Amino acid sequence: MAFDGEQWLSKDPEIARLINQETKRQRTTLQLIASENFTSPAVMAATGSTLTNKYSEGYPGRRYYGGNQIIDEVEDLARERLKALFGAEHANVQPHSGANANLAAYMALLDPGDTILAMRLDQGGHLTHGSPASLTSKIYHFVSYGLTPRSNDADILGEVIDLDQVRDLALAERPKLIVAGATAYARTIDARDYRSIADEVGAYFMFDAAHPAGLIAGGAHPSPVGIADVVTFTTHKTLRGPRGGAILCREALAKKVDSAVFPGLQGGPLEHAIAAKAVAFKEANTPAFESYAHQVVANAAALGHALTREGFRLISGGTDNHLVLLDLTTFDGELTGKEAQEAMDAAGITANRNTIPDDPRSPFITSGLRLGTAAETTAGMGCDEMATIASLITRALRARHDLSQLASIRDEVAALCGRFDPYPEFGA
Ligand code: DSN
Repeated sequence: MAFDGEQWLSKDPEIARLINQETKRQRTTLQLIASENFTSPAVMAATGSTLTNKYSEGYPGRRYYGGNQIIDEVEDLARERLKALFGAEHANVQPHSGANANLAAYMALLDPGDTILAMRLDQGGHLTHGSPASLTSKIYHFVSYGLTPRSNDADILGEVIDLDQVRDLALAERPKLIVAGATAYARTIDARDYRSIADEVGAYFMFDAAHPAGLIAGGAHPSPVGIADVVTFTTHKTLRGPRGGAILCREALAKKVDSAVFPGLQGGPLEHAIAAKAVAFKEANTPAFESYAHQVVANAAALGHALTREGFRLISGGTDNHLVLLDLTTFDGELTGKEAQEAMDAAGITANRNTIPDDPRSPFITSGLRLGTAAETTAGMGCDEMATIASLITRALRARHDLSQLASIRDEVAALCGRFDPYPEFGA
């Protein structure tokens, strides 16, 4: 279970041991957290390079410290690759995270106190979309929209974003910015729906593409680039790069966005992470990645179907992207998201509890479970394995009080993961 940098960590056996343990955990248990993935060894090598030593406040050609000629080439390559990948006019690859990218976008477009219309956290939005716990809500005035049941004549088909509510709130509140994007929403978000509302009220429009960024890059989700004024995202979810963030925008907003990231919000950029982002952007601009993105979506659909057959209800009635949000209450009214997460952990299946719309339980307990297919698709799993995973999850949840059954499911999980090793390069 070695990793590439192990030889250098022999001087720190405590950390080396923990990294090896974590590598083993990732290789022998199922990784179903919708915001995670397995980066390539090349991405990891760039992250662990000498670029971590360099201070480079500023931007290529305009740095505050000397010695940045090579760093400039690295960051330029990352920016050019990112623009090419998404067909964008301008790219900023310095945000340390998605939260920073969002805050920088707000800073670029707004003044403190301005109104932002965004999706509420417990409906599937993100902390930085105005949660009371987030700094964003202390700087800006947020108005929130949520989901609504969509039905045909006979059936409720599932919860979808309430675009009528978005429009009504936009007309009533006249926000300066409308934000699309979510962390726990399984349906396609079409940027054009928001653009027309933003235009109607004269608002900027930002698309937070943290979750679908890789699907967009791979052509498996419609692109908001060229429709939204600003697109923010993380590089480590479906895009399969290192942990970090990025921003795309029109040339007209480039100066404002760049100044908001630095010096507005951050100090020295993490050029080792930027080099790793460049590696990931190159990897994502390939036919192989396009196939990968489509397989992620097919796998989520297969997982959702199989779980529906097992008696779970899917929030939104299904999935168009890489994630499935389960309503546990129809499966077992007593089962909370927290208990489900813990039982699955014991069975070697890693996922996260999640609130469901209008959840009666607290965000720490929850009535839902979020699953994603990005990581195990990278490991090579397909639709057949998704059906197997649905069955393993169901059995683990039914046997949640039986430690010996959970241990035996864990053995089955390890056998499955043994056939789909994300890091065969590391050896046994
Ligand atoms: N923590 C991320 C997620 O899991 O979706 C959002 O920031």
